[in-house]
Amino acid sequence: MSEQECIFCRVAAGEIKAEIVYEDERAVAFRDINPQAPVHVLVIPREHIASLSDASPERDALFGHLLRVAAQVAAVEGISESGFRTVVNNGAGAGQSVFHLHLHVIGGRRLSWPPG
Ligand code: DGP
Repeated sequence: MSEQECIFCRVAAGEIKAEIVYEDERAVAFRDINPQAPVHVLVIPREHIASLSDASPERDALFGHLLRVAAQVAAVEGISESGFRTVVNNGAGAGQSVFHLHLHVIGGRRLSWPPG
């Protein structure tokens, strides 16, 4: 898929409307259109990276940054103390439906384990 067709590239570019809760030069965080919990935010890199499998040493700093943004979003959303889950679905078999890397930040209710 080209970056022009990627919906999350278009969210990051402001071409598709989303409720953005945080952004900086490398990352954007916005509310999931189909929330699975009272807080459900997606953290994405601005750079088009299809999935976690595209990790590389050159991307270590970026991937670490995405995790820090996820923790920061959780803090701002008030779910750090109660607990939250950060999920990366990798591949269609694991439930990935948008092939632009995204971290789900989910919380605000009791979360069971194991996930489905
Ligand atoms: P995944 O299944 O892990 O690939 O998660 C993709 C998530 O993206 C899913 O929870 C719904 C969300 N989503 C899909 N399209 C849009 C959109 O256009 N806007 C927003 N805010 N979320 C979207």
